[in-house]
Amino acid sequence: MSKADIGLIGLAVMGQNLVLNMDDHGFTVAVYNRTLARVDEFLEENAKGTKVIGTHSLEELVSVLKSPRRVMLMVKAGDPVDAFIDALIPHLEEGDIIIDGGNSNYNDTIRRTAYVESKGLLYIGTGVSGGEEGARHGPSIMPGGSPAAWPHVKPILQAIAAKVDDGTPCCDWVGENGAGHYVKMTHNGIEYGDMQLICEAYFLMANALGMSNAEMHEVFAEWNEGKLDSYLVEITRDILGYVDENGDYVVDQILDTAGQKGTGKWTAISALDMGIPLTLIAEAVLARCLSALKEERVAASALLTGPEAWFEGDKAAFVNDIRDALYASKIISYTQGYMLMRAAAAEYGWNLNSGGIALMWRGGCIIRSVFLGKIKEAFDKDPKLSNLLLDSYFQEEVEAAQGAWRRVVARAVEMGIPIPAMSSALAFYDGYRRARLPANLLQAQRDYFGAHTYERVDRPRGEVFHTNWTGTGGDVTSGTYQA
Ligand code: NBP
Repeated sequence: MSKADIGLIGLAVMGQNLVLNMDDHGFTVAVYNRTLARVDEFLEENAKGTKVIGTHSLEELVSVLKSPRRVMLMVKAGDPVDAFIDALIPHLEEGDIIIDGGNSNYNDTIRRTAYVESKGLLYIGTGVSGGEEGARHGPSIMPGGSPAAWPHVKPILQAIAAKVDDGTPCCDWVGENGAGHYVKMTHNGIEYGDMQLICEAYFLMANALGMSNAEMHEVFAEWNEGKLDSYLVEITRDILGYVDENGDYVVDQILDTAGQKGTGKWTAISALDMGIPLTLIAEAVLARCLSALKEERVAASALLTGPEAWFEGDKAAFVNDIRDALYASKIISYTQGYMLMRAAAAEYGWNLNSGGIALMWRGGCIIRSVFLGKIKEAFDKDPKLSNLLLDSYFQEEVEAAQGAWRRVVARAVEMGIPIPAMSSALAFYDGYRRARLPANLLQAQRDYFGAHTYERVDRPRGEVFHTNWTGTGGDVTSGTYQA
């Protein structure tokens, strides 16, 4: 029997589609699944007529693989990944490669890379984005792990990945151990932010301007032709135009309470851990949490009051203002996402290629957009760019949009319409561009109640001072107490 190029474990929606994608590209794939009936079903149905080899034990799977053996896991993130790694190790030989393509937490991937390498094997933890459709026809793939494994998996992963217009694959080496899963996590956080911003634009058009779904469908269609051209704007256009067999808009029938699987939350937690002001993504996660309090909100809506105002003025001009507010806020979200990845690279010793990441996200994944091409250009111009807002293109874009952005935030506040992502993005912008913030007073407060000390504007950094604010406290400062 001809040997298989790669083995894949986990024949749910992602696994099956990735196998078919690999088969399309000429690779022979051997498959295995915990519930064995799924292997047979797959061969008899979706994989009928392909070169896919079904196997019924890990031993059999490993025995049909070319050396070095490449085994990819597409199973539920968490314990099943550890269980499969432990079950595979006794069957593998030095230099063989285990690849985890699920949505694993990067901390797990850091731990697993070290563990698998300690057994003489190589490990890859890779983000795969694009859902079912992406897996089948070209996802965005973000691999990290053992650098020595990359040359062996590169031909397969780049062949099955999405391609940008010039044919470049949306897949390249991200970095050591957990870097690939970290970048995938950040991608998902940015996805939360993009979705929330679109929802806020929709909410403003519906509630401030009283626009119909059909009118908003037209607006999103128009926006998708310009700078906001993206997969998420495109599907929003289609959702707003979608009517059921009774002629009713499906979007109006959906309960307004959002779920989440945790990757947005992980992104926000990582930002808090590293002290990065990732405000927009955090607001997007928290907006889902607020939406989930449906019963509480319904009860509160009968008691708590606010303005009942409608927009009076040029509606078409305000729609354009909303577009610009969305665009400027999106620039802030990606700026913050890149700040986070930069901090993570320093923390974990990864050499992340910022422009390469933008290219990987340019196609195949949920946040794919024309906009990412501009981010790639910014990092091509200056690979060491410390902050996206300092790139001349994005500086000018925010400059051009900020009047509209401020009008939208101000009007939304006056009308009592919540737009937490757009408004927090503006607050970030106004904070980031200020040389002086009120943290002088904050430091005074900390020193007052906890003798935490402060630095002075007229003294070198690192030199600390304490004031005996009440005259009754002593001159002893706190070295450990944190507030
Ligand atoms: P699921 O996340 O639903 O996982 C199903 C697979 O995991 C099946 O093969 C199942 O085997 C196996 N599995 C489970 Br569940 N518990 C197991 C256990 N205790 N031991 C061994 N195997 C176990 O599938 P998916 O939606 O295809 O996603 C696969 C991975 O890709 C996940 O990490 C997911 O987060 C990630 N991902 C999904 C998407 C998406 O759009 N769905 C997108 C991007 C990434 P069984 O057949 O025996 O139950």
